[in-house]
Amino acid sequence: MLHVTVLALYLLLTGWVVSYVMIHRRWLDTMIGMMTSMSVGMISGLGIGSTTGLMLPGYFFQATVLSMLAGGLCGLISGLPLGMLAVLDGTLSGLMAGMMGTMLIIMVPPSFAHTTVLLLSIVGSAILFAVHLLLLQETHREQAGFIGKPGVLFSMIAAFQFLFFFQASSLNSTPLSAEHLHHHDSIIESDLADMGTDPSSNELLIKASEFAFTPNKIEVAVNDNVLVTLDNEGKVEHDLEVVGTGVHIHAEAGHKKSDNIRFSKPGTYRAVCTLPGHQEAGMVAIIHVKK
Ligand SMILES: [Cu+2]
Repeated sequence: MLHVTVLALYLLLTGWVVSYVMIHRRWLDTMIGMMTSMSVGMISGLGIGSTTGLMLPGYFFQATVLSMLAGGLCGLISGLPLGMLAVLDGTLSGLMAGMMGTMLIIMVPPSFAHTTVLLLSIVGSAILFAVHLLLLQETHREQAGFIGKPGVLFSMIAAFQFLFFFQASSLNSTPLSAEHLHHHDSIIESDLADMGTDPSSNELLIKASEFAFTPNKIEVAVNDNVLVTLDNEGKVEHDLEVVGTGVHIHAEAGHKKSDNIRFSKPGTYRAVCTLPGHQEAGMVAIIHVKK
């Protein structure tokens, strides 16, 4: 929902600038044309790149290629009414920004990925707004109609962005009492057979796939030494991190990894996959520690 909205905002803004350029191309010189198509290419590339990076977790190569094509196409379209230099400038900026947008999502910490996309969309729309003001100034037009009134559209978009921004930041709050957790740092490669979730055995098997943990609701008793095994049945690597604690188990596709954990205080803990976008795609498990 969030991703679709952010993508729609970029397309709306791009379409808005492109329509203005098409209507008033007679008054625009080469420099303005290049500046416009470069801004549109870069901003739509970054926006589409970061959004698809978040939407297609685990498929970064495909997301990168897709974003480069989409960014390049946006730059090309915005340059078309303004001549060859603008087309080249727009296309190249779009290709490059599409790649950088996707890579940015790989680089930022997963819990910050949503915020990054939203911040980019706020900065991006502000820049496109400035480009629109530049175009207005250049064409010396007193515009009637929606396309010529940037203030109205921009305030609407800004309102949407802030709404989503606050919604997303409230989702990212992390519970937890890390200081009550004793973590034994003994990550072992294990080829243990499936052991199920029999509580008396103090062994817990969590399966990872694209993009879920099974089970995703787990109960353990306080002060029990639990051997947690992450069985990655997926096609890409996954991990399991108990948020706010040092527990982090990483398993390559088709592999199992185990680690011991002991919770010394009852409460609710959240376990997530920290690979970019995986948590957002559903890789979250809740651990209830009972007395
Ligand atoms: Cu994962």
